[in-house]
Amino acid sequence: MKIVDAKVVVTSPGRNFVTLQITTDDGVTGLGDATLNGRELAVVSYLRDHVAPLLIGRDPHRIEDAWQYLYRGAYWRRGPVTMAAIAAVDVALWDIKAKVAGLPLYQLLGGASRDRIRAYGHANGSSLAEIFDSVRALQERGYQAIRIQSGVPGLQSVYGVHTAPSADGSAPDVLAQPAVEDWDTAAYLRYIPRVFEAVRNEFGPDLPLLHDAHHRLSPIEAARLGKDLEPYDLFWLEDCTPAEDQEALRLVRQHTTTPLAIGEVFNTVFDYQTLIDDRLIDYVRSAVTHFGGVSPMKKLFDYAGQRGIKSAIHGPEDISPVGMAAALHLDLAVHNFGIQEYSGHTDLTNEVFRHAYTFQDGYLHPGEVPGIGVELDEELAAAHPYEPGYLPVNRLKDGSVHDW
Ligand code: CS2
Ligand code: MG
Repeated sequence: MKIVDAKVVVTSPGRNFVTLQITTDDGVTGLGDATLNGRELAVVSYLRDHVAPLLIGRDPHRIEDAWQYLYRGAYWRRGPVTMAAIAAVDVALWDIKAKVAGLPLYQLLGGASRDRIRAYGHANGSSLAEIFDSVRALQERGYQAIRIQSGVPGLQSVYGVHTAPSADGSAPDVLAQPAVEDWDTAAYLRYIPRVFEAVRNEFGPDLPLLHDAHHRLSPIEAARLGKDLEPYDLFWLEDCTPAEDQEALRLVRQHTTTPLAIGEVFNTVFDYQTLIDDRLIDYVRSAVTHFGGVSPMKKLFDYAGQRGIKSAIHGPEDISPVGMAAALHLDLAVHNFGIQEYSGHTDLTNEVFRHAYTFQDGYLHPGEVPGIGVELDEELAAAHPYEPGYLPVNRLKDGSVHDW
């Protein structure tokens, strides 16, 4: 079997997605997600100009060899652009292998370790009343674990809090120029524990609650927040400090029993070494799409599992249904599964990427279709071309740029 085509498809059914489609001489196709929010075209060029020509003529079954060839062979290792490109190749090849075997991918990863995959959804609001409504709306959709993001009095707009949801379902946080949001850590630290106190009082002790600090705190500020949130029994506090500083988490860990999760901006296992070896975190949160694919994610989970650390694959709207499907096969297979982030996609996105995975009563399942279970509608994808889009940036009251 040989690879005869490797095509990159960019589409924007509400937000941009980059997809690699590999075709074999037998006509079998495999899909991989290579979406890097706000920097999409860099990965498109990496794949189109530098990777696709190297794939032609290769045996699609040699997944590990292709991975090592692209990772070691490039000399320039790691980084989100490189690892998103390698991820797309890895997932597309697993898709092909599983289709040829006639099995859903999870069967090739060891088979199901569980029957279903617990998901968490995103609730948000600029007032307590809005947050409560948002939690109730998620509960009505079946969610049994909920992340809470809140506006902060005195701040105009805060990450994850959509003041004006777009009627067409398109991404409200992705704009043609980066929007500038404001930030005040002291105001945030004063307010957030009150939000969780109110949510606990309203929804009782059983509902798993999560919170994402989006890399905005210093270690001592994060330690303080973790302590202040202890009475409200969080499932986790996510990305409390800038993620590239692994030692920062040591200080946080020494001060709080609030579980810690990190990793959505990580690209390789080396970003986790201290965190895992020294048990400084409880959940590894990388995306299949940004971490080099299914192959290294499986190795990461096996390594983390030796320290009792669980999986929590990154699954926001900017991971395409292809990346989400790959995540779900891993979730079903690995023993040390923790939870899966899942917000779903717009109807149009689900038409462009028809998928076998399902969400019911708060739980996901990848389905039983051979491969990863996603089909790309190329015509519909072409009808919704790339649109420039950026994530916001963050400035303090004195005008200086803050972590985002
Ligand atoms: C996030 C993301 O899902 C999360 O936890 O932090 O929304 C993240 O901001 C985006 O994926 C960035 O592209
Ligand atoms: Mg996050």
